[in-house]
Amino acid sequence: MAQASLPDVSTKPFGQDGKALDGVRILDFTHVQSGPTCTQLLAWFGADVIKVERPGVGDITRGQLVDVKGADSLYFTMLNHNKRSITIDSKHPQGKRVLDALIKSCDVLVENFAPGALDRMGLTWEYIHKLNPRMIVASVKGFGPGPYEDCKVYENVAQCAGGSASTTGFRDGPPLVTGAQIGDSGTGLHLALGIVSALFQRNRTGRGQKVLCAMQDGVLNLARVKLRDQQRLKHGPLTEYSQYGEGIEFGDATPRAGNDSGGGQPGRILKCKGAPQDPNAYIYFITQAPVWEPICDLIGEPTWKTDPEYSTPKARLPKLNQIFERIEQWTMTKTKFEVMELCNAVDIPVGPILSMKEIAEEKSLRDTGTVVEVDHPTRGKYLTVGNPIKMSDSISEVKRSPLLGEHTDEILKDVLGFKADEIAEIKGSGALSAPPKKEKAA
Ligand code: CAO
Repeated sequence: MAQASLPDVSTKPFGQDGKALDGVRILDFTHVQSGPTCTQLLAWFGADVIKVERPGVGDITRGQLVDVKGADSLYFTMLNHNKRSITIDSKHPQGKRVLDALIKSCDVLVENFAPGALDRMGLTWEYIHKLNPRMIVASVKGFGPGPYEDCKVYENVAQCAGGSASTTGFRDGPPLVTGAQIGDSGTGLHLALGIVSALFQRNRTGRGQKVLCAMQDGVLNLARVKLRDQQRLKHGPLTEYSQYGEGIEFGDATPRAGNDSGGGQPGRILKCKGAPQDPNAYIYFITQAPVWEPICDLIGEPTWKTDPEYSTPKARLPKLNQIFERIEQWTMTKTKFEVMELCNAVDIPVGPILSMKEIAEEKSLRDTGTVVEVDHPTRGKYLTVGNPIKMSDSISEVKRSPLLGEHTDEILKDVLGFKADEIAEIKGSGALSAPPKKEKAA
């Protein structure tokens, strides 16, 4: 971009000139996890995110895995910070009227309904684009166009279909899913980047566009090194996989690599003092070639530095099991934090296996705002993960998630400009409230 087209350089102190997405308004039609992760990020960057929820019910996660009776679940609260909530029955004519007004006054519509659900509401791309040609319509779906495009998809389905499960776990065990929500939150992250890019392009073209992230594609993007390995297989065994050192032949697809390091540097998870009684007294240890000598000194095997049987990465490859057993004899004499300290002092990369309890209590994560305590009117204080993306001129503050329909009135009035009599008409139609409960038959 030509520098000349940029405004004058701000003279305000960093962090005091608004937020990155100030002025962007999002019609947030998302639910469960993938979509809400995306819109939560946009809200942290300053976008005004208006979450549209079904009257009386709301996002289904409000009532899932409930820990505090009568309060929104952590599942919901931890994915919907900094948003406003309006309840609308999108299939009611008066609900449609409000939605049309929202479409006209928002910049982006984000949704992750089942395939076809938005069209069934009458909100086709053609309809939206005609109503507001500047609107970006961003969707998460399970699969892209193809044989599975009509399928409903949840996290673990995406992990399996995106190549993660077949390459996770131990070679002689079943495929495994990971604890990190790469299908849901991972795809939400991808979608957020697509939206911001579409906003940037709109600055030039003036028009919106469709942005689609399929969960299968998002997972595959995160598992791309495994597709790399699939192609390397044609040219010989994958020498950094333990099974090579164990003399086990490779099949025709990328195998599961257990805890082997994905980066070509041999690595393993090793026991530390307290294991296995303490399920997290382990450390990830990488025997990176440039630090082989300090490793030998630390573990008390100085002769391995010059012994041709051990001194080169190639000589070590067939002996990785034996080498890691020896390193583990040493790590078992120390806590994971002691290993961390001793190794990092000589540039050996290691990673302590941190439990969620340890992470929740970690002071440095609190200090950076990555772990934040939030107060909520019905559930009280809870911990959440703040914005993991830190920007020096767009500082994120974490605000509690909205109650169901908490901002319905202010959105109708202040955002959409409906007059008091119009609001009364819309509300009177029942389009924004739950249908009355049916009397139980006597
Ligand atoms: N007013 C009226 N109706 C509403 C509404 C509102 N405010 N909000 C939703 N609905 C309706 C939808 O229109 C849809 O109705 P139809 O089936 O008649 O069209 C219905 O609610 C159910 O929506 P859905 O099919 O999206 O929800 P589901 O619980 O059946 O499926 C899920 C959930 C996640 C499997 C599905 O939405 C999906 O596959 N999404 C895409 C992939 C995805 O994001 N998966 C991640 C899930 S975890 O993050």
